[in-house]
Amino acid sequence: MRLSRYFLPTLKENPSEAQIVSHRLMLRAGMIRQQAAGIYSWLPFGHRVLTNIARIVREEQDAAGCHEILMPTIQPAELWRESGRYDDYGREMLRITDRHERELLYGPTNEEMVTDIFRSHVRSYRDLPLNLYHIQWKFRDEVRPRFGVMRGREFLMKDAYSFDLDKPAAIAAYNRMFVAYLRTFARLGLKAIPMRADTGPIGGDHSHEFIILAETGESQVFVHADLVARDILAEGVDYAADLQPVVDSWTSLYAATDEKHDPVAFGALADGKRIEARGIEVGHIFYFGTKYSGPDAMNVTVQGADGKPLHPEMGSYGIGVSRLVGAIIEASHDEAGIIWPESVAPFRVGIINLKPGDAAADAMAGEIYDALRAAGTDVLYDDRDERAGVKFADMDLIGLPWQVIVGPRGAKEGRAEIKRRRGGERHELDKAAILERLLG
Ligand code: P5A
Repeated sequence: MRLSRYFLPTLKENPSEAQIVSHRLMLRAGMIRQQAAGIYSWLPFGHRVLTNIARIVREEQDAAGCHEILMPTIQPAELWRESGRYDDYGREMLRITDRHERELLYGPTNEEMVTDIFRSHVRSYRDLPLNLYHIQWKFRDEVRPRFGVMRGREFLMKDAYSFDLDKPAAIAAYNRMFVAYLRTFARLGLKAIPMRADTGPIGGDHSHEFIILAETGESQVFVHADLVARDILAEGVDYAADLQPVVDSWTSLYAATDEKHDPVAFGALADGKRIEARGIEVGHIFYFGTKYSGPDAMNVTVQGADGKPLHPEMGSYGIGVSRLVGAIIEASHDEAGIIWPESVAPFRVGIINLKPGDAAADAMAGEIYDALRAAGTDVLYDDRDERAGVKFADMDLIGLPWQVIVGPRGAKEGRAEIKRRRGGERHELDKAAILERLLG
């Protein structure tokens, strides 16, 4: 992509409304535009990141055996009356009346709707286990939307729902998601820590939040240092295996907690092993048994292996896809701007042509641009007629993992500079060596 033809409305000044660094940087890097409190448009640069995150989330859900569907954002109130949550959910729910005076709502979550889909189509134990997920916009009329996309009112969530025949099978499904979440966050370049959690309006008695450590996190947490150092991808956990020991090893006593849950036990942990930090919740998983499928709620039955009807055991599993964009920036930036992990970067390489119009610089920048694109790499080519200082600042601000800086003098000798955004390491190399670094 040529920057001269792209839509990247960057800001030089810090927007005054933004209180935390990720919100500031998202506005400055032209990623989002606020349309109302807690409601955002995603501009091309931000939309690319959102899409990349959703892709990784989707790949890991599919690898864990889940099936993607797409449910609507608007739901009938009736379903929520069946579960009893229509009244319970309170003012966070955006209620809508259509022209026929029918009551609708903008879904804050989809337990009821997915349970309705299940009960209309699944009759037999042979169809279980089943896990259905979608990546869809939600609306919660938060009292205090803030920090940009971190606590929005309209936000993108991946939500998955598992159906099993009995509690042990449901716990196995929960464990599968637990491991899928660790893998997902690791691929996003994040250290996510699972923490025992309250269930709130979703319900149930077994739940974990996945939090990433960042100074601006909303909750204070205590984490075992060894947990922060663990590398789930390197451990190579296999879904065919029994996942219980893996989950146990992440959730054993002294693993991670907040003051509410286990202050005394955690306080006993040796100094140096106990990290006190702030966390951002990027995922939350729940086991709630028959809360929605049971006789007092939506009364769903399937025929068991013994011929008797049973209520499926359920769980639900959320990832804050749009929140993750902010969370990744909170975890990965410096004074100059964003530092994207390669896996979610909107473009992998940024080329700066310091003197468009100079024959040697144009030729070299153009050749590198063409070669990278031909190799399938996403490249943003700053071919604008702007001062070098502006280009350097913008390129650091938008945080692409690699920069190639082509100046007229170097280009004449067949050389340009390659810079890694993280750490700032630079080398002057010829074109072949630059391409080798980036593609080799
Ligand atoms: C699990 C999936 C649920 O809603 N039902 C379906 C369950 N869980 S949750 O914890 O309430 O939300 C899941 C994740 O969504 C993100 N999130 C938000 N992101 C941005 N703005 C918000 N206002 C917001 N509320 C929740 C979080 O990452 C949360 O873990």
